[in-house]
Amino acid sequence: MQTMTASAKHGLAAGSGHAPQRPGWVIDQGWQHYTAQEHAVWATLFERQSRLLPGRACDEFLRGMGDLPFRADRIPDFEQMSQVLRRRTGWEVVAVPGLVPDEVFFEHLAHRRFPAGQFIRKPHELDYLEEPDVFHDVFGHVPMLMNPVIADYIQAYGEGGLRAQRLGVLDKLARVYWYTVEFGLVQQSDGLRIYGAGIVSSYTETCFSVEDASPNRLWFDLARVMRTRYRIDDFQESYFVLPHLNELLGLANIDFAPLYARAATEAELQPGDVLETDRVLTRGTGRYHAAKRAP
Ligand code: HBI
Ligand code: FE
Repeated sequence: MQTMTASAKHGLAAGSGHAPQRPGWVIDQGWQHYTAQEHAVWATLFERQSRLLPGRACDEFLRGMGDLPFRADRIPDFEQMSQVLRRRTGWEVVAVPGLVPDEVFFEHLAHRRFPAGQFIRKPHELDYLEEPDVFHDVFGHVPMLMNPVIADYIQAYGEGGLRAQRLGVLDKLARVYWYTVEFGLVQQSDGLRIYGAGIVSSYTETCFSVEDASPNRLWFDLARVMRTRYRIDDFQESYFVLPHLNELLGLANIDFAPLYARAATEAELQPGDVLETDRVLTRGTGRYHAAKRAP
């Protein structure tokens, strides 16, 4: 599941025995070792998204981005990001080699540490990669962590994740994270906007999620989302829309146990399903995924 190439190149392979390993799979970012080509990949991605996001990403994302020490031409230094973030919401960014085991991930979040991939994608992977890299993690997630509601919500997810693991219902909670933190949309007074990190860090999904006729856009419903499978290797077939980011405040305090029990009695839903009981904003044509399924 984890790719060590980038970190190995930086002489930081976690678990290799000769790297200075801190707990929780944390490694040194080794900022000075990024090559000019790696900074250039960042610059390409950063410039593309900066052009695309005004009018598509929510105000909170754009404000968070503007308040952080991002530069178009270089990969951010995690410590510099953390200095601003700590003052705002008490979060910090730590470097990890890539995907880390669930319990390690939750433990970091529960302590307001965001584990960010240290490596950056290769020039031929600009639009899709399997593991979260520095662009997805820092560009995609950190601006929202500047927002106090999201800051508390993601910490609560870390704590809830540890509980859900013990209860054997992690798949249900992971769907909530997926359809909010990663692929969430929010209704803003001037239109539908993105707050999910998986979308704002993707050039193609940024437009697909808010403009394409293909996907469903459904009002967010916690119990419903828990039952809904998701796609990890392509655009989502359905996006769930919050009326306001403050909705997540309630979720941070809710007792999920009764919801897990209820979800266990109900059938799982496929990513593209639309139910009679769904509150539908836009019913998708399904065209994009149908075309892919056709022989
Ligand atoms: N590790 N670095 C990293 N980033 C993630 O987003 C991540 C992870 N490990 C597990 C995980 N996500 C998810 O599968 C959990 O949210 C369930
Ligand atoms: Fe992510």
